Amino acid sequence: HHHQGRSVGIIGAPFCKGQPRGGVERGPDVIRAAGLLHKLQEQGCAVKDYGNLAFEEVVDDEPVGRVKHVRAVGSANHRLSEAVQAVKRDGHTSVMLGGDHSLAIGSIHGHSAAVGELSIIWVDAHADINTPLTSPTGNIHGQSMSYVLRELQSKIPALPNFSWIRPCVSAKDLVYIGLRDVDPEEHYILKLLGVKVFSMSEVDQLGVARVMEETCDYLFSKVKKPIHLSYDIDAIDPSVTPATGTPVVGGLTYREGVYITEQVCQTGLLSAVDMVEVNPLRGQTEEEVQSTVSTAVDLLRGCFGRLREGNHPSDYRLPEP
Ligand code: HAR
Ligand code: MN
Ligand code: MN
Ligand code: MN
Repeated sequence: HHHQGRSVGIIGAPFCKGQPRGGVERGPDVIRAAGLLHKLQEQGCAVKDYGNLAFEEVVDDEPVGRVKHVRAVGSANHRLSEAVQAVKRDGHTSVMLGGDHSLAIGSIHGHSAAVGELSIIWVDAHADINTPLTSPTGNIHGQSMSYVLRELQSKIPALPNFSWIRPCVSAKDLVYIGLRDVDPEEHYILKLLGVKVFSMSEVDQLGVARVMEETCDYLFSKVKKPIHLSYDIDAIDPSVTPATGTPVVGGLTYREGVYITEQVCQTGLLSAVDMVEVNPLRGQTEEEVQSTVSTAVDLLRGCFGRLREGNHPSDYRLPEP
């Protein structure tokens, strides 16, 4: 089983208006500065960097009900959706570097518009499945899944700059891993829709290996759909990845986090990845920022064939004396 010839298309999405804290828009640049492109090339990937998206300035973006920055989030995600579609049509696995997790709306929409039905693996401390009407904060990064799930559409009010969104994911094609901070309304939705959830409690009970086995058994029991991996860096324990907007104690270890990416890679079905919520301004020290960013890079390397046992090119030959 080789890991050569993966082709990766990187999109930077420097956007922060799905949540209230500045700095997360710097995610794409700090992740690149940590050597992501070079490290992926080193492990045999063909990498094309599509650069950072330029998002339009939205004025008079007053809250709609409780929901904040609706127009800016809608417009940015529309752009992102088009960009992900272009990357998929060019034949790459799409890597979206956020930015906050509201960007999953455009990333999933664009991915699905290009390739059809998807399996979603959402790795996060949070479920991000509040509707605009259940959100306790009004922050759209805590609502992303509600806009793309078919089963919730009758509960979603019309919002400015959101009319382009077509719900494109079925609840049965969604698996959560790492949850430990779920609002009561979100918990109700997860139970109502029968969504498959491996909270930190199941990670403790089963171990990450069985969680990934059961995730794959569940998603691939019938047809094998392309995988969209939406990885929120706050899924990992804040002792490892503190530079993020809403850290929650009791998270995945570095090893569990990387193991998830190795197993997703091994399915051969990974088609798009989001790496979101890296916020260099939320680290207390340079070390905290470095640990967070280098973990994000290592998770992405795991997505594209890096094995901790080591790797070698399939055409490698020992030098003859
Ligand atoms: N559930 C809360 C809300 O809806 C908090 C969401 C928080 N943040 C994230 N999402 N980083 O993964 O606002
Ligand atoms: Mn392979
Ligand atoms: Mn999230
Ligand atoms: Mn989160």
